[in-house]
Amino acid sequence: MREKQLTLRQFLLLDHRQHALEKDLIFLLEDIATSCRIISNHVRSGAFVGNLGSAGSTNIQGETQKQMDVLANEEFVRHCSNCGRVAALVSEEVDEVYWLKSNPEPGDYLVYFDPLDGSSNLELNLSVGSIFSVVRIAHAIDASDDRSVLRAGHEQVCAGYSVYGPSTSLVVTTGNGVNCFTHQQGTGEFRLTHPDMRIPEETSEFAINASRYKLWDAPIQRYFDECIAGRDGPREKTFNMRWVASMVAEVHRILTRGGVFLYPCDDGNRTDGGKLRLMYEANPMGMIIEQAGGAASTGTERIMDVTPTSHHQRVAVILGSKSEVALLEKYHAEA
Ligand code: AHM
Ligand code: MG
Repeated sequence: MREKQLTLRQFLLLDHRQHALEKDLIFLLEDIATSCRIISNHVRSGAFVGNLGSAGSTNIQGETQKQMDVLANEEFVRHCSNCGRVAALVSEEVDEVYWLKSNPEPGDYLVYFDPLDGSSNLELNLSVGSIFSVVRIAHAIDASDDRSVLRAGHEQVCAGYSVYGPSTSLVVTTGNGVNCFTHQQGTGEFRLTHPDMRIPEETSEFAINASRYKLWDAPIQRYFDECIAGRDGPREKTFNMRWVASMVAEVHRILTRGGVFLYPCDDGNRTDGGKLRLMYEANPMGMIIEQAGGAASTGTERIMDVTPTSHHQRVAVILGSKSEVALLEKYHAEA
């Protein structure tokens, strides 16, 4: 077992030899891993420093920023700027696109990130994390126009997230499956502990914020009602429900033991198009889930095929075990 626990660098160099992973993408991923390692350390020492609370500011989404949101954003910006090939950064915490190059060239990268997902859980000492996505541009783009970063999810060359839980995990896909690295205290390295993660096609576990039941559209209510009807209902089995209110933790659970996660567009968020953000939450998680054999949909469309119209755009999200996502798409089609 131990000899298979490659370090992140060893693994990425293997990916370079086997799948021609670009060296610059390896450097970028190592910089992102460094950001995650440092953010994990900030989160773990937050109670001593006293910076787990509000920063007294709001982000572009109108949400109150935590001091840790601001710190995590600074780490991502600082480290992603190292790699000379990054043309622009798009962060949940920053209104405008952060252009690093004035004349982006073919082969440059666009990096999208939610530096601290689930930050409402910080004071509770529950799992939070970071989500990221990388697009490689095939043609020169105009850095004076923020619309240049509006890329569909199927253009991603890499996506990942880190969970700051009992241990710090880094889950990465470069388009050749999904691999999970665990941060090793002492050496400070990320080591491959969960190679080739696969999502079971069938499941009997779902995750949704059920307090919003009255706000949901009919297909979501129908799915939920059938799940909780148990053995006597149309699904003829008992379902379990989980809700951490931290997408990184929900996706990690689904990658580990299957399940389906839903954050639909409902009467409470319809004017925004949903709650979760397309470019730095739904798209990267969509790529990871698909690479692990699952599916990711809005209910009517594959998430990675949604055409973005704004870089902070929100979207309905249904992802996880293939058969459940297919059933939810069927219910949407029938509505
Ligand atoms: P955030 O990026 O501001 O932390 O918001 C996203 C989070 C997700 O991690 C989670 O799935 C969802 O918001 C929880 O929403 P709710 O508060 O409705 O349970
Ligand atoms: Mg988030």
